[in-house]
Amino acid sequence: MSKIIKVKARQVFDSRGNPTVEAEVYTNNVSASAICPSGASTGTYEAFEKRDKNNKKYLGKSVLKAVELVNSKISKKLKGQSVHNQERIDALLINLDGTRQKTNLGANAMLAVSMAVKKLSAKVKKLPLYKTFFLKNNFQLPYPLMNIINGGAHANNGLRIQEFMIRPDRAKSFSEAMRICFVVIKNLSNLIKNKGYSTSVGDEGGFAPMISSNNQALDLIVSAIKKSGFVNGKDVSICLDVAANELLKKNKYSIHSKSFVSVEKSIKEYQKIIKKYKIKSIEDPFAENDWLAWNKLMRSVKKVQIVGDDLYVTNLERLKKGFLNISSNSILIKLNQIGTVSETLDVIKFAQTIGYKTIISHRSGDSEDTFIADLAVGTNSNQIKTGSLARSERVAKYNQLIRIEEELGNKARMNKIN
Ligand code: 2PG
Ligand code: MG
Repeated sequence: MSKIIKVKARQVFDSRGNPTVEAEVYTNNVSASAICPSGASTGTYEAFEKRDKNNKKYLGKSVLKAVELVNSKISKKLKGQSVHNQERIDALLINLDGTRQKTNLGANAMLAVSMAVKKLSAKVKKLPLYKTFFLKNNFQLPYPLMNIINGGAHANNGLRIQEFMIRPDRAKSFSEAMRICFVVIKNLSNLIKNKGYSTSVGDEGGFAPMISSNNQALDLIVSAIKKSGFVNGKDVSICLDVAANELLKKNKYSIHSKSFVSVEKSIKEYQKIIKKYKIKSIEDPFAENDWLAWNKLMRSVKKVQIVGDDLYVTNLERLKKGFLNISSNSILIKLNQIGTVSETLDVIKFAQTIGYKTIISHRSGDSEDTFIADLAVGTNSNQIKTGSLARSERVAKYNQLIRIEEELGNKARMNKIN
């Protein structure tokens, strides 16, 4: 009944229109499927995404080899395994691949299968997915980190910082959190329109107006929060993902303007904007190998959530290194950075043990798959970052959290930010 009889994959498309892997896992009478997401501002140490570089028909972007590997090698290996033994299945995948960065099978092939197995196990047990991770009761909803202005590699407006986000810190329920974000976004839309800019959106659904200074974007957000009747830094906080890997040249950074300056000068500028705009969270403030800069920032700012994304790439070894170096106090979690569900859970558990906040995240190329919404609740993660209230692949995750909140009824609680 709970033995895998077949694994099948197909090439489908993600939110940017790029090919990606969907895997479907079957027992005798049930099946479940999952779709792998894909990043644009990727870290060097992420697990490998297999694409058919030489297939001109898809401009080198197809994933047909990864699909074929699922249908042949992976399917053969997993046949007969219990769908409930996630760790064993992930270990089999890891061994079958046999490389450090999952270059043989491709993390996209492996993760699609790993997530589909997890979903199938929940289905067979007739449990909602969020109840099948390590948290067994007292489920709490994560605070949304809603990306409302897109820049960097996710837009073509020239904004240095990649993501300007809001977090409704005082929301007492997830639905209330959504309402607050909704109101701020509608007011921001009007402000952008009134200034004569376009309200078209970037890859993650945030607006991508043709402005090029961080402060201009921050001023707009502060006005939108105020116009909505909320207090910036109290009801709603501004959070950033700098994605600084993209802004580094010869040990200097161009975070705050187009010119490249030292780490010390960049930190001074960070201190200024933190104070002026009451910024509460900064992701990837420096590049993935610049451990010293991260530590300097940690020692220079107080009460700011410093989040490692490209720095850690959801990798236990890198997280341990970062912990010893005092690099951050929080970690962004992306399943496809590491490639299996079990390894992702190990990283979340370790991060929580050392007192780091865990933030579950989408990728800029994503799909209708809502796995991460359940993952956030089932792992007691404080926050979820899954784009704006635009583009169905982003909204789908928020809608799933609304459903989970409804199902939990009067037992539903918000997680804690501080
Ligand atoms: C990030 C992510 C998601 P990408 O940098 O945090 O917002 O972007 O998927 O392009 O790496
Ligand atoms: Mg990031």
